[in-house]
Amino acid sequence: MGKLRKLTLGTLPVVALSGSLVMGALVTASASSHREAPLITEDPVADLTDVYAFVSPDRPDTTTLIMNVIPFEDPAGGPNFYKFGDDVLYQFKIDNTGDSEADIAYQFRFTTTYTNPNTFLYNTGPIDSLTDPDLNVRQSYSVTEIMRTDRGWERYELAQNVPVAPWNVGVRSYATTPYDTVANAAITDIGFGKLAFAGPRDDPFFVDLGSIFDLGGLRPLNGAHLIPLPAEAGKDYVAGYNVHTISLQIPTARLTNGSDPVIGVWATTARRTQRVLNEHEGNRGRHRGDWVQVSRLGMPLVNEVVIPVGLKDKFNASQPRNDIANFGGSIINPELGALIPVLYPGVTVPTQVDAGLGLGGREDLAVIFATGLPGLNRSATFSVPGEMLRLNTSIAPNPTPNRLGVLGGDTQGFPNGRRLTDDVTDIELQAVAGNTPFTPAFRIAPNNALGDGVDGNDKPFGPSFPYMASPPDGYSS
Ligand SMILES: [Ca+2]
Ligand SMILES: [Ca+2]
Ligand SMILES: [Ca+2]
Repeated sequence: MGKLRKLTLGTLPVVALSGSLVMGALVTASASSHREAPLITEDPVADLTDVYAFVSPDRPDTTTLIMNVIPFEDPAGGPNFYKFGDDVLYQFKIDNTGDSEADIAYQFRFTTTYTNPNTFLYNTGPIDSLTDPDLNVRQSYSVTEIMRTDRGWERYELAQNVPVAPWNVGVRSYATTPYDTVANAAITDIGFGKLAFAGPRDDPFFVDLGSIFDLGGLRPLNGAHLIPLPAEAGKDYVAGYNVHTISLQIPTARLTNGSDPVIGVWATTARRTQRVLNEHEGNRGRHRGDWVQVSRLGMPLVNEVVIPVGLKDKFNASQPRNDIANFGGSIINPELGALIPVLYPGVTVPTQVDAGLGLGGREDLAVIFATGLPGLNRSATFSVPGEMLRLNTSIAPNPTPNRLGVLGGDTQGFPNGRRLTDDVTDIELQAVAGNTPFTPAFRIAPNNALGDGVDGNDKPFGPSFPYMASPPDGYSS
């Protein structure tokens, strides 16, 4: 096992528990990673909302990777419905050597074509297949695998012209063939046991945004808040919205390194350095130059509630291997940990947890977010911390997953990777409040009951790839 160097974290801001601090911190909170940082909020097609990595429940020798982009897609948002950016490079990155540097990447590039440029309609009749001439706006994509080898980086063009599932426009547009029949045809075998799917889905994330944005409210615990209200059930404010997903199912042996079953996973989006506008193409312009990372996502909620607003854009441009130097202070002295006792008087949370890292402060959170848990999801050759999802691919999926994942006594689930069912909002709130094996004295009520009252998605997940629910349609929503 590698040894974590003792790192200087610089002077940490003194946390003053004033009312203005509470306000300032909470307005930066967000859902998972929906609109989490100032600049990426203005670039939704490159805005990663959530990343998932889990052992496929129906094909346990494979691992499913999911990245979702474009927050809060309105199902009726036509006629130019949401789609991937043709000028954005989307990537999954996998570290299988424990040094927080990618060893494998899967790259996706999209291309939009129009069957008939002389109509404003997305489709000119009911859509019966991915090749239906009535489907006017089409996207397709390429998948490239790049892999670090003894001979340097090797590049494999896995697939080209893979169709993107179309938008679920409405009941008339799928009057003759069900939407799911058309969309499921976009589940594509790209060879070597790999499946790919890209297109709109019901956003699988679930959270009570309305209450959490309102001074850290948790409706079921309304009576315990500094500004009490009658307790009520949580409301899923992401329900009814779609996202665009890029999903891969890959034989796990392709992702792991030797006998070590642990992989680290994150997603990035990148844009070209230059965008040159001209009078013929207007806003579209020409894109050229190198790729620059504009969004990054591994663990849910880290860039939202751990990273302060002044560093959020930097986080999106940064690399995991530099996380402790750049953001370590925010992890081991979490603002949220200081807010919980203020907003919920009488609740105490840990402030110092020694996990052997030599950092001080909340080392338990540094382990959860940046090193993986020893014996669970820390790489056998771990050497450099970095924020990413870490998945032990050797643990069999649980047929009846607990929404609280590993913290709920599950064999799988966040923070060991992340499944669609994992209630990461509650898990992370409880982790900050100390409901983890690191701090048994804090595994008590209400610390182990903190939650927003939204325990699952509004639509059931499917039994097979890509698992996410089909998107609500524009007519019915
Ligand atoms: Ca590596
Ligand atoms: Ca949903
Ligand atoms: Ca929840």
